[in-house]
Amino acid sequence: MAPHGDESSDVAQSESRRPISTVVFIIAMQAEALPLVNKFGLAEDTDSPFPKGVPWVRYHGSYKDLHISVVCPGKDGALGVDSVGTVPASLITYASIHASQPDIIVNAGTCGGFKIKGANIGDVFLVSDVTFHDRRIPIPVFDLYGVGHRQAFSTPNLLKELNLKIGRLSTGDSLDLSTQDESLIIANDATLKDMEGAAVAYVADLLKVPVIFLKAVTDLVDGDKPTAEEFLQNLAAVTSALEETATKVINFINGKCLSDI
Ligand code: FMC
Repeated sequence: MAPHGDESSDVAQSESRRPISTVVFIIAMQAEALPLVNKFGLAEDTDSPFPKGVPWVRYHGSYKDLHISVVCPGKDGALGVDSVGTVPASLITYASIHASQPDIIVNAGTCGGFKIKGANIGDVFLVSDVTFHDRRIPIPVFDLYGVGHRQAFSTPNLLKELNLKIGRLSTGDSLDLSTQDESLIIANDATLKDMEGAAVAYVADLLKVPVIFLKAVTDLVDGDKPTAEEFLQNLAAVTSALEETATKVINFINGKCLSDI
């Protein structure tokens, strides 16, 4: 007997066969976001879709056939620095999905890279999958929950066309590297280290929105320079490499369906 059609998978299939129309970029630092905002000619919302008083910033507009939003967590209310890390990233991902109903999310930003795994300063990676390295819960099954392994949305054509490097990303809430974090990153076999990716993946997975990650290497985690110094020294140049790749990604996505990327 022929199998009955599964309505929800029919919907998913027809969704993936219409052209992508709305893309949301989640970007932790304003310095990383502004080149993209300028490139796509986006404008900051005058009437923010977010709760009154939060520092979250959304820029949006149309570029080619796409509605594009770039969303940043904004400046910490007390300290005035970018609200980096997993908590603000989760919140803006959740709020942006509600505000924009995107077809796809792109988490773009800088990261540390492991040269032993083939990363160099200025490389822009597409991420294959993500884990956390600072959620240690040594109880069976909770340990796996802590690691929070999730796949990025698979984009084989994009990967091939743009000739990007690909690797696993590990996320934690620190820029520096404790020995415990280091051993978990090694155990997780990650090539890249950041402070937001796996949190964005968690929310995207909860709400069933495809997510991809573009991560540009500002510092070598296993190099000999102090991370903070190397990060600040390379931030501007690497941010412009990120903008170039993100533009290529958008040009590639434009006019295509999810199933074609
Ligand atoms: N470790 C963790 N995060 C980062 C990193 C590293 N070696 N280099 N660059 C980053 C990213 C994080 O995701 C933050 O958004 C920001 O840059 C550093 O505060």
